[in-house]
Amino acid sequence: MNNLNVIAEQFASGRTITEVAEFGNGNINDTYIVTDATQEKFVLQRINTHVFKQPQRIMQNMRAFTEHVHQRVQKESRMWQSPRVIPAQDGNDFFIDPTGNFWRAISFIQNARSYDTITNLAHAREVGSALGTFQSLISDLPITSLADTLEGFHITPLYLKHYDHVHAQHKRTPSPEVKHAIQFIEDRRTFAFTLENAGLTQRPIHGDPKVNNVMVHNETGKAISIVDLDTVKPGLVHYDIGDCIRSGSNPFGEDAENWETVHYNPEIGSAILEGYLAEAQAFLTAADYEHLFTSVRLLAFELGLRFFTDYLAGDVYFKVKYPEHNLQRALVQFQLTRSIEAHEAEIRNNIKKAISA
Ligand code: GN1
Ligand code: MG
Repeated sequence: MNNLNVIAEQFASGRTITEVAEFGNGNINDTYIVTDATQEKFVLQRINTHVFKQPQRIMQNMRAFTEHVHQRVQKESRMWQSPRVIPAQDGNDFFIDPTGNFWRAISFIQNARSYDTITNLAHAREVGSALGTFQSLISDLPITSLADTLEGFHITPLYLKHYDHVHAQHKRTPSPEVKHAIQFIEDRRTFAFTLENAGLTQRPIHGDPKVNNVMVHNETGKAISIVDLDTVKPGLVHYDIGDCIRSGSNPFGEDAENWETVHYNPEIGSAILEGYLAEAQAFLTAADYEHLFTSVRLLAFELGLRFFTDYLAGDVYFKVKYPEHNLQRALVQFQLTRSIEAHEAEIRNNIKKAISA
């Protein structure tokens, strides 16, 4: 029996574990799917404590909002599931192994799967609808009931400040791609402040609503859950909608092989927005709508900036599969940003149409 089995047993309430297998392709935490002798499954995760410095806060938030979501789902008879916390043997919401790793377990969403990229426009609507549903289900939680699990998350000016610091210390001669990235950032310095300076209201948000965090039911094709809840915390709903659209509207995905071919697909972007607004219109205000385009452009730019900074810093935040991975990822997001910028008039028009629909 290896270590992972011993750790999984902490959450198995005495059942026999038959398999612990790697699961998904998260950039931060390590995720495993655990199967027991009765074929029941649960998700086991090692939280990256270099990123989430106070992982107990994640569990505290999960307790607070999953209970709330569960109650609303029952009251409103919605077809929606939320992963639930599975306590460890000692009754805690986590287990710290002898080497100090932080582990937690959550329930597995049955009969559903996620996709890395959008498969068709119906899927795009479902992805948008999942985000709108989730935000709506937590919209009545006071932000004071949620801890900050990741300080500075999605605050673009802070990423820019960090970039400046890392860049100033970087001594290697820049390659043409690195020069391109540096110039790309320089040209958008002022833009980086737009959302933070817009005077928008903080609300409970998901934080990471990318396409592959939306679980789609195997038979109905309907979105039934959104997973990866570590960054549910107070923030701007714009971070969410921007991140969801930048993730879904890039047909080649975050790991596109040839970054120069990356582009924004306006039909997908509009379908995600329509699905989102059908749920979110109930709680969005006129001021929120004004900044929708900016949020799509900004979240693509911000992720590129984060990947690029991590490349310069020596890959200390995101997991990488090869040495230039973070640079490639940055170039993909920057190219996507450029394409979003080129489609500005069309996107703004589609936003207007979707709002009045
Ligand atoms: C990270 O670990 P993962 O893949 O769920 C990151 C997100 C990025 C995403 C890009 C806590 O999410 O912000 O959008 O990579 N999560 C954190 O794929 O930084
Ligand atoms: Mg995540």
